[in-house]
Amino acid sequence: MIKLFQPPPGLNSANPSPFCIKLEVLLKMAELPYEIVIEVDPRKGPTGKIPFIETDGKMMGDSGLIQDYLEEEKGASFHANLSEIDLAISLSFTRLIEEHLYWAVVYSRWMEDENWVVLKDMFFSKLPIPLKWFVPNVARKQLLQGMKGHGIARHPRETIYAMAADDLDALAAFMGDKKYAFGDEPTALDATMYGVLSSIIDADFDTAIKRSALTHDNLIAYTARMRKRYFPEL
Ligand SMILES: N[C@@H](CCC(=O)N[C@@H](CS)C(=O)NCC(=O)O)C(=O)O
Repeated sequence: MIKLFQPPPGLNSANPSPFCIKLEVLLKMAELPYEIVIEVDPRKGPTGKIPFIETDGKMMGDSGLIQDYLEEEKGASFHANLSEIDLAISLSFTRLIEEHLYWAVVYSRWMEDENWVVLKDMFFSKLPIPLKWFVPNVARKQLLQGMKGHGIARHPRETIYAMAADDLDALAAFMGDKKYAFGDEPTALDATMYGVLSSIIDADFDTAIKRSALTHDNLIAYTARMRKRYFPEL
């Protein structure tokens, strides 16, 4: 059975990590049996990020590569009947979400002091003394450096949140009144989109990004629909 390594549920979401939500939805979509192993330390994974899986005796990281593996090796079909153009749109929105909107969400969680206090407690409170005195601030500084390397943290917060609002406008326009990204049945893009939207809309942080998302009734309804379908227990 596939072992899925990820943190426990949190922040009023199936998981504090959008990528973990995505991968768990993909596993549910494919109806593949899996077992969750609680892991909060990304460094334990083969790419130093969560989520990761153990399957057929090997460890694999990266939700996108795992998605490909599930399709190639485990009989999953996340894009049935999509045209070449829809596949291109799916990939483009995946990149918008994971390489841009996600980073604005990370910024809003880690760099805004009132949210950072919550994260710090959630991820680091169980560390022994003296580690818990300095590891959280080192991790926060490293993340800020990473976001400067990405480029997003070189902008003032108002600009970051305005760019995130543009991403959400694009997602809302694309979704229109559709049930799922490409019609009546969910595809991989739904797993990705739900991961980030749940992290924005469901998570109990009051952020500028959440306020932008809440202006889109279709994104609110979509997030609730996905939650009911894949995590009815929440
Ligand atoms: N491309 C990766 C991204 C995963 C990712 O960024 N995970 C974050 C949590 S949401 C993480 O592990 N961050 C810890 C770090 O960068 O040190 C995927 O699709 O799985």
